[in-house]
Amino acid sequence: MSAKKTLNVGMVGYGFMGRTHSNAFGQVNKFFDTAYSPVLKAICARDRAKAEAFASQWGYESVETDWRSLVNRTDIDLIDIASPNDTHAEIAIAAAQAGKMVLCEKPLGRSAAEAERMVHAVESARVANMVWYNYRRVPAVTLAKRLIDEGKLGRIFHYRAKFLQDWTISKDVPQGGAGLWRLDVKVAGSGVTGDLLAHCIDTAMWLNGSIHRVSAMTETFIKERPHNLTGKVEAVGIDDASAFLARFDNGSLGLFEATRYARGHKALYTLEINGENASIAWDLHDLHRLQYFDHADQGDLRGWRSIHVTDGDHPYMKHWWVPGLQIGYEHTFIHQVADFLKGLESGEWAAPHFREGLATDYVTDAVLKSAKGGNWEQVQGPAASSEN
Ligand code: SOE
Repeated sequence: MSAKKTLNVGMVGYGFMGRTHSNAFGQVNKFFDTAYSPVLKAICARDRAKAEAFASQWGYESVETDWRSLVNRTDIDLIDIASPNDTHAEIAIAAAQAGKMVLCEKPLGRSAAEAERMVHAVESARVANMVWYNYRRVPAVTLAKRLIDEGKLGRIFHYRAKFLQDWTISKDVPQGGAGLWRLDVKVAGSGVTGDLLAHCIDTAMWLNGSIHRVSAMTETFIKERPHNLTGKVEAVGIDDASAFLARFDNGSLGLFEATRYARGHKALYTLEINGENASIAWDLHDLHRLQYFDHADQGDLRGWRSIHVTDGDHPYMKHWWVPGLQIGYEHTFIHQVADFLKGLESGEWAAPHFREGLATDYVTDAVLKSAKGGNWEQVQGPAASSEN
């Protein structure tokens, strides 16, 4: 391949997601052959000393402490937003207006209204854009998509997903500040609905099409927590648990649940899809396996197959080790960068674009509205279609 084009990355945020994204940019060309060479040009965070330590650990060339300076730098091609949810819209909009490509952590906005402004900005500026819904690129999940698109499941009746954690059960866990902003509603926008169900919804709509109606319930089990930034005990505004019923445009029924109060579960994201001819199940704790039941199998041999998604003809796997050897969580981000770079080359930008991030925000908004009012809610936005 001819010389690669340089792609100068300006990263905002150095938390958990700043690390997953930085790792992905650094690894991508070791395993995938793309036309672009990402350069970790600048890391931006308010605390200079911490940003400098991060820069030296991950190989960033420079440090900024104000995202506005980063966005205005002429040597930056792409802004990657890995900072808390309340920063996404302002940074993304300014970056798009400055003509930069924009990648953004999920959820896109704290609400659909915020996400609509972000979509408008990237689409008016015609800049490449993508949301980090990384679970689409677990090879087993991508294989599920392939099987569904090939029609292997036939008509789909049921979609079931849950994302269970247990890290906020103690009433002593504070809200706010580094690492704990997910508990502060002003920063996060919502609790598990935007943080965990958003993943389930994104994957669900990718695999099974749009959702147009929901009926939800949420609960905040711990009503007050100390706030790290104010030092006071403050009311908790996030949902600790959220569950909803959904109707998909294809006529199938959905059942979704997320919580941070499922003792014993750390990040148990599972999904199951039941079709007329076959069913599929997947589990993040066993992420390299896809469970598959095919009713067309000979009757006395029929049963759930456990497909070890590690062979060269499985999605993404030919880029890794040898058949049978597994990959993990961090690879989903590397796959996403690889697809993004290939999209730049082909001119067909890789999904999920901001518009798909917005579609998920329309669903999470409807979930929160339904939980508050106790009614079935129509999902707003362009995806809203049928009435059943
Ligand atoms: C929350 O604990 C969290 O880190 C989410 O914010 C991520 O999006 C999810 O992938 C894992 O859990």
